[in-house]
Amino acid sequence: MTEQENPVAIQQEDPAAQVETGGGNHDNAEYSARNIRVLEGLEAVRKRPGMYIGGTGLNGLHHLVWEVVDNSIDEALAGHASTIHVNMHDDGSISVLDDGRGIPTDYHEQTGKSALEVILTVLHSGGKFDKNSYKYSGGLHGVGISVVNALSEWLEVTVWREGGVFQQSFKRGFAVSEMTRSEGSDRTGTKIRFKPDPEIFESVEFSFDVLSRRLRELAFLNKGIKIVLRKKSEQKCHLFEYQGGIASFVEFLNEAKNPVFRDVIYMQKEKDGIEIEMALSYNDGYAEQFYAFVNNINTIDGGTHVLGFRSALTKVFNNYLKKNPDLAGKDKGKPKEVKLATEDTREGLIGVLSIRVPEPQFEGQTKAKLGNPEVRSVVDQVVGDFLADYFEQNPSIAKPVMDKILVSMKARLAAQNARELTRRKTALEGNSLPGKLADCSERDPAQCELFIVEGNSAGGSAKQGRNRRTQAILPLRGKILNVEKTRLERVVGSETIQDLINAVGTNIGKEDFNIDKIRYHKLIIMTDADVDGLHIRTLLLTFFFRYMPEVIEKGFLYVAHPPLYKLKKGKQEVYAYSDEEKDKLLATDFGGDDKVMIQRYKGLGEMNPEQLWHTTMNPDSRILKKVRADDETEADRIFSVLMGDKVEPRREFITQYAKQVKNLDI
Ligand code: 0RA
Repeated sequence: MTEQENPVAIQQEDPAAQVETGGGNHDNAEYSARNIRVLEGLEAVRKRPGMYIGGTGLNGLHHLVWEVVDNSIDEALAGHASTIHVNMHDDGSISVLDDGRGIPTDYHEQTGKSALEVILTVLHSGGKFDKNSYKYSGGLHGVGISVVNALSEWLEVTVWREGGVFQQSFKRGFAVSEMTRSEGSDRTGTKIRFKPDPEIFESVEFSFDVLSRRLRELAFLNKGIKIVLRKKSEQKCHLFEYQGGIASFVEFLNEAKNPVFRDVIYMQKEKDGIEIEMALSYNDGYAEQFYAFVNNINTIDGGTHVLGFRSALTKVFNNYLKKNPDLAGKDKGKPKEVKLATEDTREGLIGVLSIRVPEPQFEGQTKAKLGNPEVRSVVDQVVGDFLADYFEQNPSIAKPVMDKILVSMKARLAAQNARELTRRKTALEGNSLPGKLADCSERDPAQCELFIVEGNSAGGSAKQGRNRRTQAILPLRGKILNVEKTRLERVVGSETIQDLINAVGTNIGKEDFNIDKIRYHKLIIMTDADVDGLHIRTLLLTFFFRYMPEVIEKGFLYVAHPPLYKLKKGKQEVYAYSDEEKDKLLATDFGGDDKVMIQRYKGLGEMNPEQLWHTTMNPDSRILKKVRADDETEADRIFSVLMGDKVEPRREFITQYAKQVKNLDI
C-alpha cells in the first residue's frame, strides 16, 4: 500500500483532505481533526442505524452478519478464500471465520493506526485497501465492517497473515486495545467475532433458520464456496457447498416437483462487463418460482435484468414454434396462427438468474429492483442466443417444454373467451344469474354459502334439503364435465363454467376479477366419491387455483365431505365418513352381535334430501375441508428465497388430486 492511498477514510469524506494527505504533510492539528471525523462517522451510525443496516429489528440484526460474510465472500470470489465458518456462540455473539488473505495489518506513522483499525473504525474504508477491489458481493448497503463494529457491544478481530497472529478489541466501535502481534504459522485468514449492542437492537437473538437460509442461498450463488453454520449449544451444524451453483439451486427447488425434462438448463456468460448466470427447468405444475439476483442480492421487485430474461424466453419459444409449426397442431390442414405471450412461458417455470454488474443501481422503496438500462438488452441477447441454440440442439427437451407452454396458451385463450362470453352475456341480460342457480335469500355474502353440486339428481336433493336463507345450490350439468379426461381449457369455455363464474360474482382474469363482488364466503364443492366425482373435483380445484386464486387465499373455498357408509341396525342408523370410522363402529357396541346392514354410498344421489342435509350440508353436523394455499410469495419476502423444506402447497394439492384420478382411471 502506498502513502497516497493511506488515510482513506478522510479522502472519502473530505476531498480537500485527499490532496493534502497525498503530499504527506500532516501536522498535529490536522491529525486530531481526522480523528474527530472518525468518531463523528461512528456516532452517526449509532444515531441512525436504520440508514446503514435498514432497521433495528430482526432484519437489521441479521444484516450485521451479512455485512461481515459479504467481505469473506468477496475474498473468496477474488480467489483467495474457499471456506467460511459462521458460529453462533452461547454468549449471543457470532463469529465469521475465513481462510482469505486476512485484513491488511500494516501500520502507518501518519495516522498512528494500522490498516486493520482503520477498516474497523472508519466508514466505507474497506474497499480502499484492495487495489483490484471489484465488489461483486456486498449487501444492500455495502457499508463495511466498521458499521458492524459501531453497532456491537464488543467486537474482536483476529487476523492470520505474514506468519503472525494479529488481534484487536473494540467496544461500540472504539478500539479498547492496541493491535497485538504474536507468532503464528503460515496460515492466513480473518475471524471477526461480535456481540450486537442491546442498546441499539430491539432483540439481539439471532435465528439459526434465517442464517441457514441465506447462507445456503449464498453457497448456491457462489459456486464452490464452502459455508459452514454451527450452533454448538444446540448441536446444530449445516454445511453448504454446491459445485453446480445455481443449477444446484434449481435442482433444490425442483425437489418436490415433477420436471418435464431431466437436466437443468444452465449457462454462464460474460458480455460488456456483465456476468450472467442462468438456470431453469419446467415442471408439470402451474406456479412459477423465479428468482433474480444482482451481485448476490435478491431483487424481489425485478428490474431490467428480469425484463431482458422474459423477453428472451418469449422470443425464443415463438421463433421455435415458427420453425416447428407442427408442434402447435393443425386445424383441418391449416396451420394455426400462434403467438405466445410472456405469461404462457411462466407456468411451471423454475428459474434462477444471477448477474454481476460493476455499478448496480437499485431502485424502488425497498431498493430491490435493478435500474441499469444497459443490462436489459445484454441479458436479452445473451440468454436469447444461448436458449435458441440449446433448443435447436436438444429437440427432445424443447418438445415437452413447448407442449407445456402451448397448453398454458390455450388455457389463457380459453379464459379470455370465457371472459368475453361473460361480458356479452352480462350486457345482454343484465347482471343475470344462471337459470340453474337456486339462490339463497340472504344478501350478506359473509353468511352465504354456495354448494357446487355435481349432477342433476344430487342437485335436486340439495335444493330440497338446504337452508334456503343462507344456502344456494348450483347444479353442474354432468354432460360436459362427465367426459373423461376433459381438459381444463375446454372446461373454461363451457357454459357450466360460465354459470359458475356468474354465480360466484367475481368474474375472472387480471383486469376483471374482483374479490369484493363475491356473493358467498363459502364456496363448497360437493361431488360424488367415484371416479367422475373426483375428476370433476380436480377440474374445479384446478379452475379455482388458476383463475380465482384469491378465493383460495381468502379461505373461501371448501370441499364437502359426504359419508362413505351408512350402517343400519334395526331402526338405528349411523354414518361413517371413512373406512377406519366404519371399522371402528363395527368393533364397538354398535357392531355388537346383531346384524348390521352396511350401505356404501357411491353417489350423493343415493341420499334423500334429509340425509344429505344431515350428513353433508348442516353446519352443525357436516364435515367441511378448507382448501388451503399458504402464501408463498409473502413468505418469500420475509425469508428470502428458500422455502426450506416446505413444499409448495398449491402444486402439491393439484397433483395429489390429479394422481388420485389417474390411478382410479386405469
Ligand atoms: C482489504 C484488503 C484486502 C483484504 C481485505 C480487506 C479483507 C477483508 C476481510 C473481511 C473479512 N475477511 C476479509 N478478508 C480480507 C487485501 C489484502 C491483501 O492485498 O493482501
